[in-house]
Amino acid sequence: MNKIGVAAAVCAVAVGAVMLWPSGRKDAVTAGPLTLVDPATAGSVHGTVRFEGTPPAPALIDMSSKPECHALHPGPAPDGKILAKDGRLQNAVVYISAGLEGKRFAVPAEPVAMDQKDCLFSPRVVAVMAGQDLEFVNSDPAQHNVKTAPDPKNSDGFNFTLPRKGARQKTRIARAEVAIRLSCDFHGWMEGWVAVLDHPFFQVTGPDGSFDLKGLPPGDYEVKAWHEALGERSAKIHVDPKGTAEAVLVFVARP
Ligand SMILES: [Cu+2]
Repeated sequence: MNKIGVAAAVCAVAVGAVMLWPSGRKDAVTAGPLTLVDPATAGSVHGTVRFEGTPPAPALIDMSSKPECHALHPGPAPDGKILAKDGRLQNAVVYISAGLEGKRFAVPAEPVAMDQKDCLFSPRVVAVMAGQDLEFVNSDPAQHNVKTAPDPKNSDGFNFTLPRKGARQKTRIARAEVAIRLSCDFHGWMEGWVAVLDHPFFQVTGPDGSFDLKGLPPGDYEVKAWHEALGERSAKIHVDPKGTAEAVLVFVARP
C-alpha cells in the first residue's frame, strides 16, 4: 500500500471508531461491523398494545397562572398521560428488548422531531436510536426550554431554551435508555419522554395501539412495551425466515 492508501485507511478507521458530538466530546461507538440484514430472510413482529378495563379520567392541567399558555386552551387541557380507547393503548414504546445482543445497526439519517405546541410536548413520547438526531421545535408564541430531569443514567443530560416561535435545536443521546424524562422550566406541567434504543427495531404506538417492527433477522427475541405510567409488558417471540410473529401486550387498569 502506498502512503496515500495508508492515510486513507487510517482515516476510515478513525471515522468508524469515534463520533464527534456537538459539544466536541468524543464518544466511542460500539465496536464491530454493521449487521446487514438479508432482505431475502428478514421477518417482522406485528401486534397490538392493549389496555383492559376502564382508563382513568385524564388529569386536567391548570394553565391559568401562565396567560401565554392559558390563551391557547379555551377548554380544559388534558395531560395526555394515559391515552386508551377501545382497548388500545397509545404512546407505548414497543421495542426488541433481547435477542439483538452483539449486533450493531446503522443509525437512521432522518431526525426524530418533538414539538412544543400549545404548551405541551407533542408528541408526548418519541423514540430514537442512540446517536440519531432528535430535533426540538417551539411552535408557540411563548418561551420554552427542554431539559432532561432527572438527567439520563447512561448519557449526558441537556438543557436549552427555545426562546420564540420557530426556534429549533437538534441534539443526540449517546446511549440506550428507556426512557428519559423531559420537562420545561417555564411551565411545570410540561412533561415528555424520549426512549433511546441501540437498534432500529422500535415504534411508538398511535391511537390504534398497533405496532409492526420490520426487517428483523430471523431468531428468538423478547419484545417489550414501555409506558410512562403503566410500566412494562413483554413477550417471547420467534421470527422465522420471512415470517411474521404476532404479539399482544396487555396492560390492565388498576382497581
Ligand atoms: Cu414551556
